[in-house]
Amino acid sequence: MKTPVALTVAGSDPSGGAGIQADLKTFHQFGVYGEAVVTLITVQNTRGVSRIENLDADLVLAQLHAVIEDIPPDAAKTGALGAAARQVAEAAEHFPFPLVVDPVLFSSQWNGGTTPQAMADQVIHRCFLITPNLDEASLLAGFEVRDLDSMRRAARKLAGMGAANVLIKGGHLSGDAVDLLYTRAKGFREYRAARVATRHTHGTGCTFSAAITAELAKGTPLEQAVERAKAFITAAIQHNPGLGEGSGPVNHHAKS
Ligand code: PXL
Repeated sequence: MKTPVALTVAGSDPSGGAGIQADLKTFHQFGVYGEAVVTLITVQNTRGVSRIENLDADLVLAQLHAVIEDIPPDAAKTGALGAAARQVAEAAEHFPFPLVVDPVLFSSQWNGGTTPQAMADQVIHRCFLITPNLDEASLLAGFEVRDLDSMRRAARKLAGMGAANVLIKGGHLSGDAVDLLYTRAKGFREYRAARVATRHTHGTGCTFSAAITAELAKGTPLEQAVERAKAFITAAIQHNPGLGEGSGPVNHHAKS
């Protein structure tokens, strides 16, 4: 059987908890061969990010074309897109494989993110799945998303903006961590896990979307891919290695 291949287009986190490092470790853990196109370099550790340098869009695009031409992936994901959101989104127009977009948004602390406007105009209609957390869903939908009811409304709105499928991550809800999947074919499905009380959740979003991408690369249908990825991220948080003085990484080597 052919080795499944997954590609990430994302930033570097030298502390190894988030970004391309988290994505590659997760692909590997799922038995999928990983490729990584770097969009930006961060200077950070578990205590925080002190610098972000976006790579030129043409350098990102050249990496993307080089790997896709030679070892085409079976699925891909994007994280922080830096200066290359439009170019990567335009290239995605022609991807014959599913694209998972983890919508890392621009903020005063994060110049490596994409603006909600650019996400809406350029990226969202080109993805197979978009995976916003509550804050990202709020910015993209244009209203506050903070409970299951507003998550449902936001998911429908993002689908209306062109996302084929939407997964709103409720990791920051109070109570259980409930994620809400919306597909046009089947409507809503909830994925629930008990909250784990820990400060070590750095890279959770990257790792979760990478796990979904790995399963899609193996040909797993979306609902089941999210189910397996949810079990993995829950175990990865539960069994975090307790590293660093700040918000440490999850365990990319966790068994679920
Ligand atoms: O916000 C998620 C994220 C994406 N990409 C990189 C990161 C982080 C969070 O720290 O470091 C490189």
